[in-house]
Amino acid sequence: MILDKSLIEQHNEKQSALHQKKLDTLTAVLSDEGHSVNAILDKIAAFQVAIPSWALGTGGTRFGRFAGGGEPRSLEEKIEDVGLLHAINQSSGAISLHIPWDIPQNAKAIQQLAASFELKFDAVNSNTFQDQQNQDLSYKYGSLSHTDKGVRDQAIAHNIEVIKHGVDLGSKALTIWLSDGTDFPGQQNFRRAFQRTLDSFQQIYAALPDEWKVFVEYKPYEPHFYSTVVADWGSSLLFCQKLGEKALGLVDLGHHLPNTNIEQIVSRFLMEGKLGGFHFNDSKYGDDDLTVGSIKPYQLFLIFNELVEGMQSAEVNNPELSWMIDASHNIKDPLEDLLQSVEAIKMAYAQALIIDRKALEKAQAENDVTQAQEILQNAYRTDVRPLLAQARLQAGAALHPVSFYRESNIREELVKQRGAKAFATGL
Ligand code: AOS
Ligand code: ZN
Ligand code: ZN
Ligand code: ZN
Repeated sequence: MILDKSLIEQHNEKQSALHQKKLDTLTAVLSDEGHSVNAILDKIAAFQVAIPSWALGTGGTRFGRFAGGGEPRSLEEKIEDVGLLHAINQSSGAISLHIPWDIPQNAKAIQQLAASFELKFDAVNSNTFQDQQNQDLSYKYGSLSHTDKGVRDQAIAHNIEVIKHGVDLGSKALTIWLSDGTDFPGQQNFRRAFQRTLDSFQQIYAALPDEWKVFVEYKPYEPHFYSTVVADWGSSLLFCQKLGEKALGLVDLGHHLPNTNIEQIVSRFLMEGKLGGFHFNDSKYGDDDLTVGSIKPYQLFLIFNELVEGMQSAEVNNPELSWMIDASHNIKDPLEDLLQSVEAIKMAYAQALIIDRKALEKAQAENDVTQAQEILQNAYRTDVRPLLAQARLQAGAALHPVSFYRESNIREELVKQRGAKAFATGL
């Protein structure tokens, strides 16, 4: 399905008077506060968030899965869906693939299809957390950390194959989320499991092309419930430091124990120049993969506060970051959910951009705790949505993405084309 651009123009036309009113008010306030609204608009417009190929269908829990209808049935249709999102918001200009869920049969054709929607390929993801059909050895007791060298070699070979697929598509990074771990005390020797994993990582690292990076994603538990090899940011950082400069940590917001101070972790990674990117989502309890910003928007803002501060500071020297969503639901329309997630991320970014940094530094130097909070919350409580809408308007995207999506009956059209019971491939 290819979006008719004139529909966006009609939508924007209808919304424009009210939008202009809101934008004028906000512009006046921000200008008075000393901000250059045009500079902020440029930054917002340039900010692109990659869409994971596995989020385009309704996900599930281990208890059930309910088809949403019109889900993409192939890699081509997943790319089409991201193309739709990007046409609507001009902020989702990349897709992150999961191999083997999304093996491109013809990389050239896939690349051309993506390019026709102005999409790039962000990090490619390997998968050694499931056994695939025709696989020789099982990952039941681990993959890159396995006690058996044969299993480790198979998992290493898979990662190298994923890199090759990524090279063919123009991707520049490999994300490794390693589910390896144990379920019962005594099951494994922690130190040796780490060392075996390091050895496997080193072999994958050696296969990275020049301009590539490898992201080491951490997660405290699930699927394993006693220990995980790459359980936390400390383990991720340790692996990355031992591997070399191409290895960087990946922060999935859902992969922290309750109440963890994620923004401080972000700051630490940045301080070491070791932050690779994000898997954005939100959660109440664990790795819930809920819509970004649906539960803890203030935390998201505080994370962006660290990111903006870090990116602006001469004291920080961190490679460019990869922004990706990692979420999957069985209740919402996945495309609506992704539009909301991208919007929430950009909102937190815009709010972090309007923090009065000079005043904050002064308050910090003077230990003026109350004032520091006032400054942060003044930015956080500013409704920056007119800025996001204006950046979209200027880029030819829709003023109100979710309303536009609904008005245009996009899901209905997809159901017509693909069927009411079409389950996305993958997961
Ligand atoms: C799993 O919990 C991780 O978040 C990974 O990023 C994983 O590869 C992705 O969620 C797809 O299952
Ligand atoms: Zn993730
Ligand atoms: Zn998650
Ligand atoms: Zn996860």
